[in-house]
Amino acid sequence: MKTIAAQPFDFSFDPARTALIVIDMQRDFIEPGGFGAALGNDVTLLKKIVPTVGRLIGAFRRAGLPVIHTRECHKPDLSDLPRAKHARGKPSLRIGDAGPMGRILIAGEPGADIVPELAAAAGEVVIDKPGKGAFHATPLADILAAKKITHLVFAGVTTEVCVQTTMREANDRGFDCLLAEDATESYFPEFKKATIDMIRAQGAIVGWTATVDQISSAIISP
Ligand code: C5J
Repeated sequence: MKTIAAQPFDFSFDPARTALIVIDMQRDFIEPGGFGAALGNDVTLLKKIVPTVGRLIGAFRRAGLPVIHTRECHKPDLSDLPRAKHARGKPSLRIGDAGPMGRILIAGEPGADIVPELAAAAGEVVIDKPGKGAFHATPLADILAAKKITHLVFAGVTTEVCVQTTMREANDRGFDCLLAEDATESYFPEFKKATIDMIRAQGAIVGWTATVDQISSAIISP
């Protein structure tokens, strides 16, 4: 077992049962012209964490631990897009509409792909998810069970939407969850702070938080 001096208290984990989940580091959320920008958000905030997420992924790869990537996207025929989700946001550019990086949040389109700096390595799992949470309508639970994973480290965007939703899903399924504070971001700094506060409140009610340096040095150390 290893221990990280996390918040609100130490996070102990067996590296052999630990995986990194990198949520939705997609061009549609991080680059101009995508879904995030179409909703009126400043995407530069999210772009800034790309190197930090890359450092965390690199540490997991060096330690030989699983890295799992997710992408929020839908089938081209929109059969997995609920009417209620389609109707949200700004009418100017909705999911499935043609944008500068192809159809917004559609599997196989350039915008739905992970930013090139963080592309999945050969053999790494990439989960396409139609919801905000990565367990909903995906094989994630079965994949983690097959790998005997009990502890999850989270990175990605956005902190209060897909990262928090997935962390809560995982927490309810019995995983111990740690959020890498500086490898996650929101279009709204106050939402990121509130999410981190609520995750670790009440004795880690959703999980723990720590920095990429803390997590990386713990998993790389012998
Ligand atoms: C959003 C996400 N914010 N990946 N998706 O719609 O957080």
